[in-house]
Parts: sequence; C-alpha cells; structure tokens
Amino acid sequence: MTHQTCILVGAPVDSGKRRRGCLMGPDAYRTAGLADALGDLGHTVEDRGNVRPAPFTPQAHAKIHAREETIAWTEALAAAAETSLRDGLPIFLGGDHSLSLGTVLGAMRHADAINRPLFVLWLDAHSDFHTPVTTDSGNLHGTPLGYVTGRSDFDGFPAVTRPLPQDNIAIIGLRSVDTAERAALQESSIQHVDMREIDESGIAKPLTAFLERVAAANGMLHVSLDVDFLDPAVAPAVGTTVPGGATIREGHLVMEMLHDSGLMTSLDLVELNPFLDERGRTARVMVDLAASALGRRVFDRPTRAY
Ligand code: 4U7
Ligand code: MN
Ligand code: MN
Ligand code: MN
Repeated sequence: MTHQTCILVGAPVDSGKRRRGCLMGPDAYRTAGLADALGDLGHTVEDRGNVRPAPFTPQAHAKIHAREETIAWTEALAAAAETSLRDGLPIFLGGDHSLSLGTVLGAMRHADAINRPLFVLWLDAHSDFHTPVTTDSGNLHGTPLGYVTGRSDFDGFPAVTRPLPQDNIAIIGLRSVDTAERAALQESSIQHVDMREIDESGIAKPLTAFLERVAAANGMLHVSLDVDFLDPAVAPAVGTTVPGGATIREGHLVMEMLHDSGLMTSLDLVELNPFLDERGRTARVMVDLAASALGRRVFDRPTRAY
C-alpha cells in the first residue's frame, strides 16, 4: 500500500451500552497522536472533527437502551462514511461499537455505488450478531453485524436494502458469544475464529484465507477493531473485558498483514473508554495498531502477494 489520504472521523457514540465514557474516545486518539503517527508514515491526514447525531427524540423502552439516539447516530455516520470513502481511507474514532451500524452501512452504500463487493473483518471478543429481539442486555453495541447482514427487528433504523452477504465477513478473536448468537452464527456462513483456534493454529492462517477471498473478489475491506479483541492486560480501557484475548503481537501481526495486503479501505477503532484507561495506555496501543495497519514496521521485508 502506498501513500493514502487518511480521513479521521470522530464518532463519539456512547449510546450503545449503559456504561458511559466512550464519547471521550476521539479526543483520546487525538491526544495520543494518531494524526502525527500516520503523517510520519508519509500519509496525508485530514481530521474532519466529530460527527454529530441526526436530531432525535428519546423514548423509553423496556429493553433497548437509547434506541432513538443510536438510530440518529446510524443515519449520521452512514452519511459520513459514504462521503469520506469517496475522498480517502476513513478511520472512525469511536465511540462504542454501535457506531458500526452506521459506518458499515455507509461502506455498503459506497461499495454498491462503485459496483464493488464489500468485505468486513471484525476483530472482537464478541460476535455482535444480536438483533434487538435476541439481545438480553438491550445494548445495541452487541448488534452491528446482525443489522448489516439484514437480520430482522431493527425497526426504526435505516433500511438495509442490500444486506452484507455472510460470506463476506470474518470475525476473529471470539471468546464471549451468547447462546442465541452462537446458534445464529453457527447456522451462518460467517467465518468465525475463536481464541482456541488462534492458540492452536496461529492468527495468520485464518486471516490469510480471508484476505485471499477479499483479493480474489476485488473487494473493499472495512476493518472494525474492538479494543476487547486484545487481552485486557494490555488494553484495559474497555467496559466489556474478557480475559484470554489477543496479545500485542497478534494484534500487530493482523495489522501488518492488512497493510501488506493493500486491501483495507476503511477502519473503525471502537469501544475505547478513556475513563477506564491507565495513563493513556490503551489509547496509545490502539494508535500503534492503526499505525501498523498503515505501514509502520521495524524492518522492511518483501510484501506478500495475496
Ligand atoms: B461489543 C453481549 F451479553 N453479548 O449483547 C451483549 F455478553 O461491541 C456483549 O463487542 C456485547 O463490545 C459486547 O450485551 C459488544 C453480552
Ligand atoms: Mn464489538
Ligand atoms: Mn467486544
Ligand atoms: Mn460454524
């Protein structure tokens, strides 16, 4: 991958779960020096500031938390994603993972407009494949993959007219999947890689297989990086910690391979809760991972062909 125009899009979404703090994420990434890190790699960096939600009227729901607010974010972020994808490689600075209902929807619209298939790489401890009916927590940050694949019961959200095919998705890092999600995921054709498989076979193998499919289809590739993909020992600033996550090196290897593939067309950095961080440590880890995805490396080595 050569020189890119990286477009930073702040998405201070905090409506996807009850514990607050992700709204501080975009400024934590800015403070941790994301723009300079990417600029030092030779990229052009444009910070477009923060997106704001469309106007909304909150309503009380027995189960779903902040539904109207999340719908409003979905509308605004889908538009922001579609626009920024025309101009460069957007990096969405979250914000909790409910922001991806919008960013992936926008990426789907853009891919449709230019007649290319969209693929999604989901780096997460969780599968985020719930619907508003199957979720027990009522937290919409557990639903973005359910939404974009066209699962039912997302009443009030922008219509998903051409759902993302399950075959175009890989989830890597799984170690917390609810019963209802597991049943749906196992019936689906989503490529799903849990931590045991990573322990046994390494993370490069399933990632290579996925990237080969993206390349063969001349696909666009949206990458959604949830902080909880990483082990909480190295990335503590997240509300949904699950022990046994990816190591720093596994994280960087994924990012380095993404860079070498030249396939990534947009990136979400999600679920950072700076209120829970230790002296900016997790924010810096995420900035370093983004830098690896955009070409930072210790030594130069031949680029792998996909
Ligand atoms: B994240 C959960 F119950 N599945 O639905 C739920 F375990 O974006 C967690 O991946 C969802 O952090 C986690 O609330 C959403 C829970
Ligand atoms: Mn997630
Ligand atoms: Mn998660
Ligand atoms: Mn299966």
